[in-house]
Amino acid sequence: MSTTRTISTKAYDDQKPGTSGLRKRVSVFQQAQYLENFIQSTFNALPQLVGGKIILGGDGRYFNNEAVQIILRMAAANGIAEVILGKNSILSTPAASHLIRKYCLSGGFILSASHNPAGPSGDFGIKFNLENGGPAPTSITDKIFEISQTLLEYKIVEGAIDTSRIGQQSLGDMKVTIIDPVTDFANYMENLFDFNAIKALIESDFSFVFDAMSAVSGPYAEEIFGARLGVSANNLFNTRPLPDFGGGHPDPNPVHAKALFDLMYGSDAPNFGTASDGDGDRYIALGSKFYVSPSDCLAIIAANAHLSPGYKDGIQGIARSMPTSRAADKVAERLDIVCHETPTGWKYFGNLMEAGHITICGEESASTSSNHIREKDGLWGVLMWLNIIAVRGQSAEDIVRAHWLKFGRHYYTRHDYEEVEIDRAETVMQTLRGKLFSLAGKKLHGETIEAADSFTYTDPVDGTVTENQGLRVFFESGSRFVMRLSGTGTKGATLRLYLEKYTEPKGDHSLDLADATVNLAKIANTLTDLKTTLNRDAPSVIS
Ligand code: VG1
Ligand code: CO
Repeated sequence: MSTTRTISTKAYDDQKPGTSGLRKRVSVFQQAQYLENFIQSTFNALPQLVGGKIILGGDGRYFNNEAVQIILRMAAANGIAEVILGKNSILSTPAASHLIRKYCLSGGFILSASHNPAGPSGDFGIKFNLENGGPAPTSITDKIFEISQTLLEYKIVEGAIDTSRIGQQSLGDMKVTIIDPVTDFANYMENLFDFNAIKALIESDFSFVFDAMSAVSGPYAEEIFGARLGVSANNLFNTRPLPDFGGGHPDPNPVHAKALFDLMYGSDAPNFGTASDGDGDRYIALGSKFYVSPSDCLAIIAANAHLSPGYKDGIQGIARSMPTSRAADKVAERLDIVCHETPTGWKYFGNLMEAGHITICGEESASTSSNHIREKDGLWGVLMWLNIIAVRGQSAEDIVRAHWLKFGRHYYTRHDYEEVEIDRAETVMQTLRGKLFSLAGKKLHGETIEAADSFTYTDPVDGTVTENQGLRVFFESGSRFVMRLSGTGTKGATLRLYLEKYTEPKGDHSLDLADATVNLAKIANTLTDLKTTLNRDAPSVIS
């Protein structure tokens, strides 16, 4: 039996989790006792974990394995009874959420910086999910941060676990159960979707491709799409998770998933192309020469979910993050259900699901999911699309165009100004914030401003109020733009500008996206002088 050692430490002052956990450069996590401090702060913040079972795993990025060994040793020292670990320390974010729920665990650590690049000079991240399988809410992450600022010591045992061996081992008094990370999740998906119908689609002349971007989804895709649905291995790209994601940036957007976009817009494009991100919770969908906006994905999935067996009785409600386009609201209106508007980040959906208010939720940043787990779920999104395509017998493009004809089209685009100086980004936000209340009635570039505000969310379940979640400017035409600062970056600041223009069902749905939203971008620039202030001619990424 190993003895628990209590080690003195010096508090760090920068361990405040952002939109989705603590994300920092690997070099920051490699500082002496940095990871240990955060883990101990988490255990101190959650005394209810003593004697409980937790999940552990990550997206396989650089530093994943070292972090897993440290967390295991600290879990044993902090009185955790059992850790369930994915083989080779691998677990996608959605699979981790599912396992917490399936095995009624007390929560768990998910190691990932999601779409951020990896490797020795890349990023690492860690977040704690609770017993419902969802990310800890701000009340808990604030508590972890508070504790971390005055932490004096942490507890650890000696020892190591062979993470490649499925089965049981022990560390001190703690059991470590290593499981196959894929099987439970794949079985669950098979319950939610009509695999026979999808298989028949795949066996027809329909061509489907998936790019795992050398990140965590690869093994899941091989099992689900390859082994169970018959997709040829040639159509599953980059399925081996690599510690540096092959030098890539596993964010499935037009810039970083360029290879997939090139294929889908090339001659002989497949019928349907998809990709997911570092930790497998995001996805994008493209038809042949046709990109489906993630906000439209949410709306279309909400409108068609009943076509999949897991949702055959319909959906109870929808939620979307505030910057996500209001396409989902139109579906909710039609279905006579509620569409909740939450701040950015998945942690705000949990309460709504626990209370039974919503079935489907999503964000503009390439994610949709449902109450089957408490995280976003990339492969779930892809399977949902395949199920819809199989049942409707239409191409992705035809499904989207039919949706616009029924609900109208929300032209939508996001401009990211990445790694800008923090002060400059703050100045842009301050400039707009300072004007908010004098904007109504102003006419600019052919639009009249109707209202403007700073988004505050009041959780309808527990009444928690969350302020300053982005600045919104609404136009009489029904258009809108939103500006906020990212909470996931690790260098400088990232300013996000979200542009949305609505066109009625009978309106013109054939405009070029950039043309449709150019005036909104001009207005945002006129109001804030953002390009000069940020010293940028153009956004770093347009998605
Ligand atoms: C971004 C996205 C947000 C998403 C978050 C985590 O946050 O905009 O929609 O929930 O990343 O996604 P921000 O604060 O940078 O805008 V991921 O795939 O990390 O888990
Ligand atoms: Co992610």
